[in-house]
Amino acid sequence: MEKKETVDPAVVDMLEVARSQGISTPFDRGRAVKPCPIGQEGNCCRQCFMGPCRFVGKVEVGVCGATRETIQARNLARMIAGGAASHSDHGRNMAFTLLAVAEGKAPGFEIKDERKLKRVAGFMGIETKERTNNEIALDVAKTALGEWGKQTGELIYLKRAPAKRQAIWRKLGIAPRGIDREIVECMHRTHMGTDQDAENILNHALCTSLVDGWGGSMLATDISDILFGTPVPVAATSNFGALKQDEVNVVVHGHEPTLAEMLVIESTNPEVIAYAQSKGAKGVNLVGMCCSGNEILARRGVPIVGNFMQQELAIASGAVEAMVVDYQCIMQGIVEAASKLHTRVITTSRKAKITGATHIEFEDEKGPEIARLILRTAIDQFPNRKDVHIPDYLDRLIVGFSHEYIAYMQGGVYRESFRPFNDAVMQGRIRGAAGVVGCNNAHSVHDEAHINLVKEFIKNDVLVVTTGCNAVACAKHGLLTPEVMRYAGPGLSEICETLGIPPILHLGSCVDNSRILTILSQCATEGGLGEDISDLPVVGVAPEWMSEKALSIGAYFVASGVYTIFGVGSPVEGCQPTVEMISKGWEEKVGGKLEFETDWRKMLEKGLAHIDLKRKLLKIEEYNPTKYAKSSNYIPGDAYSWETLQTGAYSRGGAK
Ligand code: SF4
Ligand code: MSK
Repeated sequence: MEKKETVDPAVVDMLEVARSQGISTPFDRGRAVKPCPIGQEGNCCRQCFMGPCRFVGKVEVGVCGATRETIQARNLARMIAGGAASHSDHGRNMAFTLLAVAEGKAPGFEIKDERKLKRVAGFMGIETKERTNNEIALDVAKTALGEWGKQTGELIYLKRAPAKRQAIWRKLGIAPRGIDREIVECMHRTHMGTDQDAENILNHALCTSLVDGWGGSMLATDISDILFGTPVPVAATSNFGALKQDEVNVVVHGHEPTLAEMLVIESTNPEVIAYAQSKGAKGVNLVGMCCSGNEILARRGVPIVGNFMQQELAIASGAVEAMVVDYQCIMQGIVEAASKLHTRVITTSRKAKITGATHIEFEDEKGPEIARLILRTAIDQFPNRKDVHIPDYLDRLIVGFSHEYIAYMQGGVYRESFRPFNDAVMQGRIRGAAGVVGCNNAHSVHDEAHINLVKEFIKNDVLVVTTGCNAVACAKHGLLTPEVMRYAGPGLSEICETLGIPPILHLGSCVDNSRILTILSQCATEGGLGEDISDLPVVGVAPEWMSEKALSIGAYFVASGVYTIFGVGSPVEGCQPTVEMISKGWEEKVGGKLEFETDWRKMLEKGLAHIDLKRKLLKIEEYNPTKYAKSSNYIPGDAYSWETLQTGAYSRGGAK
């Protein structure tokens, strides 16, 4: 029997369309390119040219004498460093944009969220009284940039973690000094003939991941909020049906919100619309993909067409005039797909060109001008359209749940807190929480584990927060609607109804996993659920991971005290001692552990068992699913229906 490829019916339709046009997709390439079984298990070292040394058969050491544990730890640490570097370099770009705005050198950008600017200035110890926003922003940008180049001391944001957590990092010697320093040191330690103690390497891997979570990613999220606004709930749509027959479709794909935001603004510029009309289109329809998509979805309600595995499929629709990309998670295959149709792939970052694509480099200083040039380039392709296949799938959703908004929903502007959530957990109304996040992987059934896990967690009274490609999967499967409340367990639905939040909260893009760290810190310090993140009945899951960034995120959650389960397979499968070091070993050191589990049902089982264990250790009310009757008499059109929300029940102006 043919292996199921996806649980998304729109993807099934589009795969047929793509194949009929001879367009290659990761679904087909994933079948053709089988992973090397040695490398897949982490049993290959290519750190020097005496190798690659393959640990097969009786081979237990490499040419240099390095053991299996050493090479496994080095491989994992290097992947984490790659992920931490990517997120952090994104954060650095955001800091430079803030600097340009503060210096008046970035026309078209502005400080949108003054309250967040002052909050961030507060974290950094920057004076805000009687100073203009630009003066504060200048200091915030310079202080932030200093975090990359810092050589000694500690990252400023570490103090946003619970005191107990900070003490653990310091005792273990993994409190990061500077972002660039720890990443560079990770690359150095893992060079041939350097750190050859697996445990020591893995300790530094945790330190490296912390520069991502509590450094680069957290700064990226904060600065994006300052520049583009902290998300508040907004209604939007998702899936291929967001493409329009009669408009110029521009898909923005990648990670940084800077270019995406400028395209949103310029796509409504009357001159741009008039130009589109001169070419026979009604206007310009901007849509998102992956995490650039998540950024403008959460802040502007711009529709999102799909997640990681769907990039070529969007092009195959024949309705995309341009796919505009910056960096990370862009398949090189999109250029080949575009060459078969009229689509232009436009790269915009100096750091990420693709052979065969059109390169129009984005600069903060000329933002509106470059955005208009990109849009005009897309519009010029409209008359070249041929056959168009837009599958008739369009899902509604509510997104935009920043940590500030969630706190606001639990007490208003003056009493925002996580008290109601903590109380509900203590009473057993909410069993716990799960962060279900991360990528798609060509070797998994697309979206299957994502969707099943999220549904099962809420059924079991576990509140779900989601980011990245899991968030897009949830969007496409109708799980980000208020109606999903009816599938939640009785206690969870009762609390969500009372607070006015859905049981699955879209928190944004990959870098916005840092919002989850902030929420965890707030829950841990709120009282009643211990004193540290590792005391909380929570679990992190990345069911279909593929990227180095995912591993970095997983490691920083572990280092922050969270039990984290990855799907698909383990990159250290080939060495039991390493498997133990990152599970049992890390748990003894930092309270969190990293495990890999291919079956989503077992991930669920393990996640729930961990939540129940933490409840027991906290000595709080035992979770009893039958204790609370389903209070929800929910019927469509009732208090939390889509229709009510459309009229503004979610737009209470929080987090301003
Ligand atoms: Fe082989 Fe050692 Fe070189 Fe790795 S560093 S490739 S194990 S000789
Ligand atoms: S885009 S890192 S595939 S979540 Fe952030 Fe999706 Fe994973 Fe990329």
